[in-house]
Amino acid sequence: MAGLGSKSHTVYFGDNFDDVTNAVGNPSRANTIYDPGPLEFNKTYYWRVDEFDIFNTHKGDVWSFTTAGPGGGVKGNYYRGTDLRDLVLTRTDPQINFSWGGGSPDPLINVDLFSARWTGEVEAAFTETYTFYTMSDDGVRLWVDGQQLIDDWNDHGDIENRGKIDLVAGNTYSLVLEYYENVGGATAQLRWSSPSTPKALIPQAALTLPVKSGSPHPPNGAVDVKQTPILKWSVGEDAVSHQVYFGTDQDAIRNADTGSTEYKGTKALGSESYDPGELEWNTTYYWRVDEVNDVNPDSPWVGNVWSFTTANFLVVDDFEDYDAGENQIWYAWHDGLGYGTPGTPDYFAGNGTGAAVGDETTPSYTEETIVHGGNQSMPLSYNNNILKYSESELTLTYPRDWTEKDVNTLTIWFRGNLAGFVEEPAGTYTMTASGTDIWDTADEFRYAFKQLSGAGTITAQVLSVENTNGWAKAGVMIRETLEPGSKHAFMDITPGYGASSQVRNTTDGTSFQMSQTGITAPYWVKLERNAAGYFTGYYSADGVTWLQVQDTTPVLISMSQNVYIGLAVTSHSAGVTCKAEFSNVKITGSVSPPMWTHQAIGATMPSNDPEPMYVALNGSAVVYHDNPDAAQIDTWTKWNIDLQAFADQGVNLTNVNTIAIGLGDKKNPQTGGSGTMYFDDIQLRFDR
Ligand SMILES: [Ca+2]
Ligand SMILES: [Ca+2]
Ligand SMILES: [Ca+2]
Repeated sequence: MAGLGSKSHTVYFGDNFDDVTNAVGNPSRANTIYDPGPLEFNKTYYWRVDEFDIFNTHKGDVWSFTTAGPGGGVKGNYYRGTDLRDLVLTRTDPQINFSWGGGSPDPLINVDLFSARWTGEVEAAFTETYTFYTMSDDGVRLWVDGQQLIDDWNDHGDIENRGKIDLVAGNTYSLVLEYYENVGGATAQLRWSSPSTPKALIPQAALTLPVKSGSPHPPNGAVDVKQTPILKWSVGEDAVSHQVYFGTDQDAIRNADTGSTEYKGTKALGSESYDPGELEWNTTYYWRVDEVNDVNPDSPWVGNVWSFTTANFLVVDDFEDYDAGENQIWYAWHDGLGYGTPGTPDYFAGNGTGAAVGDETTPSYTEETIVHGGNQSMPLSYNNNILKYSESELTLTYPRDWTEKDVNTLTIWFRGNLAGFVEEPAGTYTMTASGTDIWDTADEFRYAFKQLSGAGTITAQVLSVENTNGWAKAGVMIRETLEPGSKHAFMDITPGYGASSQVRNTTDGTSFQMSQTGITAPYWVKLERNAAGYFTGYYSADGVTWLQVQDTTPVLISMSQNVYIGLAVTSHSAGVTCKAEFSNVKITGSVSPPMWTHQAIGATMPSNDPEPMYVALNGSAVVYHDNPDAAQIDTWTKWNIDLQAFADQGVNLTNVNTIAIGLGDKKNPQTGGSGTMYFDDIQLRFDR
């Protein structure tokens, strides 16, 4: 601000206090802005402003400031593909402020299908609640101090997400931002605000490379943690070893040094884990990991104090400890696929059942999106098509005593998927489907079909179509092949745009449609292929009076003699499931076989066939879920089993050897169906 009555100003600027104090003779200026140009890192600069009021020059005080250190910024790891695996490039980014648009972060990286993980530390200037904001296209996840604040790992255009955390002035906190770009535009920006911090990009001066230990596991503040956790953390940039502190007294952990009883020893680089043994129930533990490198004068880098609280019940498995390293989920939960290489140690050929656990496409090999507690659950695919049951079995290390503290109930949380296609009651068909659309040059939908030779018709009453999008579609289709770009004719009912008659008349070609608005389910649809190869779509309010969509005429589509004919549903929203119901389905012409076949076209879609679900202890004591269709419950559901049910089958509850989860008839395997289940939070509780 200009001094009272001043007319012009003279600025003196430099990195030497005496020079700036004694300088004279610079040109005066009228404005009150001075741009010193680019400055050096981590350097103190001095400046002085003199005011001239026609009569006199009033010499100003000398002020100073210090620029951010060269460590300012975060470490950016850039990966090919969207799953943070195929590392291409590592660099220091001064801020996270990228608007790549249709471009890419680096010539080494394509404009689409890449991912990035930024790690660093962020220093708080105030003891306040901070809000962190991501602006991203596409998916993003943010952790601060090991706490996940943002989880939006989905395709989308520019979207702002936010999360809050309490920070303490002068402390630094680990920062991890994960990001992926699928296709189209690409943006990644990180902002913050607090009551004393206007919302802005997090400045370089507040960011440093990750020199401290970070990403604590269990996450800082976690509750219901199992009594035998393995503590893990991420490595500081310059560390060659780690010093671990662990105990129940927060202050003692904060103040501990290598002479304290809380000091648990040193871990070498590459061994970022600590096993504290069996812990008490319902107790809060504190821990700290200092990063060490004796040749670096800044060492040790003292870690933050983290905490977690153990559960007030026994945790058999919460699936939080599995990773893509030494603790892969299928090493613990044996399935039909097995692991390893024949002839080398740690090989398991598989248990001969139709079960497959885990997910090789996620960073932890566990399910990370559909979870009940924490961040991970166990996906279990079952396939009982060839006289099989499907089972995954865990050999227990702890807990084996299932009578500790009088626990009497085994609790398992599970989630299945709806059926893709089911006839119930007879003549009523319920279908579920995801998929982007049946449109353009390729389709994503579920198709229930038979084969038609030559001319024929299909009629159906569309009872309902869930409104997952105004352009979700349920109707009748005749299709040349089961490929996504197949020629077809389709007559459907939408939730928002009426009845639609559409065709693709060349393979992998464009789609065309005409619609009749003002129509919603329940409504009838019919599709006809005549002997000359012309297709006509009709709709009807009552199944008696049939109308063609305005301005449509029969369309010639040259298809093979043998085609597919059936029911088609798309949600018009990838990853979202649409349910539709049909009745009065009738097909005329030369059709075979009598049974329906259904499959997802152009995309994978979850769909579970009903199979009985069971838990087995010690391989032979089996308890089934009451609901034979439990696999088709698509919300997280708690399953309580009285432990007496196992004791009655001869299990010694003081020393349980194995627990298995399965689908199918374990004792008398039948030809059955397939699907995917999710399991989480297997616990032993006292419950009366
Ligand atoms: Ca792109
Ligand atoms: Ca994009
Ligand atoms: Ca979990």
